[in-house]
Amino acid sequence: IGAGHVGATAALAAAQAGVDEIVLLDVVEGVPQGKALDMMQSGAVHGFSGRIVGTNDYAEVCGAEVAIVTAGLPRKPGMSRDDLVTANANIIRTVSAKLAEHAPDCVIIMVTNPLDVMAYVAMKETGFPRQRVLGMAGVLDSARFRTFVALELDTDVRQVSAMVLGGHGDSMVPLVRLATVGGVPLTELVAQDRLERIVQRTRTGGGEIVKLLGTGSAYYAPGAAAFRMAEFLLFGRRTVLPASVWTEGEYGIRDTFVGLPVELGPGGLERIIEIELTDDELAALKKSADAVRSVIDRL
Ligand code: A3D
Repeated sequence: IGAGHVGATAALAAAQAGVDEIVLLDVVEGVPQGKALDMMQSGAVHGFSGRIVGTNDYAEVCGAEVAIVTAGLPRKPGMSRDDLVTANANIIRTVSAKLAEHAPDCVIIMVTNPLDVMAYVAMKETGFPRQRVLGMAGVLDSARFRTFVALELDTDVRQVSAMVLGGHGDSMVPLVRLATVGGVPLTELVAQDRLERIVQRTRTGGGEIVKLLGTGSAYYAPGAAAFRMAEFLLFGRRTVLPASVWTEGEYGIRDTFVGLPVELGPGGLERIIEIELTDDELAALKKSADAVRSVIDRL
């Protein structure tokens, strides 16, 4: 839902991975239809054969299993994600009501910013259980962190394993202590001052791209990350990854969405995994959760 930069990138990733029914829905007439046609034609070259429909009509999403929601405004240079809250909350309320009506069994993967707050709006408006409303941020923030580590070490990014928890904002919590490269602790490979620089660049990684682009925000990695979450749900595979979920006391946090390690299965959230954190990590996670909760409260 939302056939802009992130939505279309996620749809293309889905098509390339072999998802055979994809709908691109947007309020702008012609754009989702045009992108869907173009994308389907790329299948003749790429070698995929899924059916991709572009539409302005929710009748087309009837019975959808997964809805990746990217409808809304992206940031402009100098804006924080929270500056988008009022405008995007109105859009997400409309989208959520339509999804609840036409795809009442779907799992929502929220991407619209401010991500954690919009996931809350979707859960409230649809009445879906927390198992079926997930926010995508941890996969992207972890990908950014892993990329900066790979650049620092001039190594293959696929060998870098790392997790970023917390809200999708400058207070996010990259877990440096648990990051590894080919199984070797990252802290053994990179000096402390360089690590701090990588952590800081990860925290402001979205803003770095917003500034470079001048208009709009990142979409290749966000689109790929949103589909990565959907992929496990659609193909019935189980996995562990960081996702924004509604908390009910886990890590001593409640009544907010925040990024935590979770087990995903075909029906969505199966379990929040409570790993042992150091006092500093836990304090940073709680601070990040408080930052999200204060925006939810204001809303
Ligand atoms: P953009 O390319 O502008 O696409 C947004 C699309 O939403 C446009 O095509 C709009 O026409 C459409 N839209 C607006 N209102 C509605 C509506 N009511 N129903 C359906 N479609 C609608 O933006 P984008 O794709 O670059 O970004 C989309 C959102 O994702 C923004 O809020 C970004 O801030 C957010 N985003 C989040 C991340 C995360 O990691 C969480 C990363 C990148 C972007």
